[in-house]
Amino acid sequence: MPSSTIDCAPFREELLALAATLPKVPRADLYTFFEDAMRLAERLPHELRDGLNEFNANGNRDGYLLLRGLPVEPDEELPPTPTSSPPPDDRRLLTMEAMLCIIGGALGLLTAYDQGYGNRRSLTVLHELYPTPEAHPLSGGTSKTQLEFHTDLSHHARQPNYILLSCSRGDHEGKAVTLVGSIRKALPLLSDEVRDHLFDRVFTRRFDAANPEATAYVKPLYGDPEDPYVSFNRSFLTAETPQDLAALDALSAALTEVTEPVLLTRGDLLIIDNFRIAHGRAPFTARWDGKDRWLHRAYVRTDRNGQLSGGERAGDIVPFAPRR
Ligand SMILES: O=C(O)CCC(=O)C(=O)O
Ligand SMILES: [Fe+2]
Repeated sequence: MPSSTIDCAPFREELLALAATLPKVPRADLYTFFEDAMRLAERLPHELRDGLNEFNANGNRDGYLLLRGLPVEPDEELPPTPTSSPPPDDRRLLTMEAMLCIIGGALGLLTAYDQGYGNRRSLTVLHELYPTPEAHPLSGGTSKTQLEFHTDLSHHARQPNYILLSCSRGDHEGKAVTLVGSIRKALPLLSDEVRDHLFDRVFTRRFDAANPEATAYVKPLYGDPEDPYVSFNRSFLTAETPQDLAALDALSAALTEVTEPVLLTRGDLLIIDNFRIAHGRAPFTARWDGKDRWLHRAYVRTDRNGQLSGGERAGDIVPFAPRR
């Protein structure tokens, strides 16, 4: 198994025992639920906790950490895959929701975001991802079309550090791979000229088609010039010069070249470093039979790059602030 994957099957019983102590109806009181999850994070099996701490401290070359073999209900005990959000407030805790929050709590603060354009999904920490027939082509609800490479919430001044995706159900045909393109792998493929052009180059990003004033400023590469962060979304970054266009195309090609497909199946949890990889998802075929692909998603903030200013707690909704 690559170092970016941790086999959690040996910890399954221990993890189930932790999850069993969480409130049974998380949405009855989410703040309490998240506090409990963060407390449980301190009791994770040492090996797992060490792996998470190491990833949190230094990241890795792949830009993600995949936890496999986590506990999950037998398929017949799961409710049907949802077709709308949010779920009912009285829905009982699912094991993969518990894993999402305990692991998220080990990394930082579980956080909800006002996205600034009228959230497509409900304004909550706990998101549900499932195919929807009329999904916006740039949203996680797409299935028929490829979800192109992007950074989540790159237009937000407090962009989350991590995106956690936990899987209650994979897609029927095993085609819905999450695509991850790591900047640590892509950088050596870029010429010095392209790197220099993209580093700290400010692009104007319009984030609300209905409001031309709604703009944020996004740099595709920033931070440490030797080990930069990446912020990428080909459909939102508008090239203003031929050099911009060539550089964005080169970055896109480099990310594509190093892309790794990660197929999420039940019991998997993928931690995406939202500063170090651009991600997307391959198209797949939904059947609308109650057994379609079903992921749970949460964003986690840490003190990286100005995400925290003090006094925050897990479960907070971060007001919208455009990136400047
Ligand atoms: O479905 C996936 O694997 C990724 C979804 C995603 O990137 C998103 O919802 O932002
Ligand atoms: Fe995403």
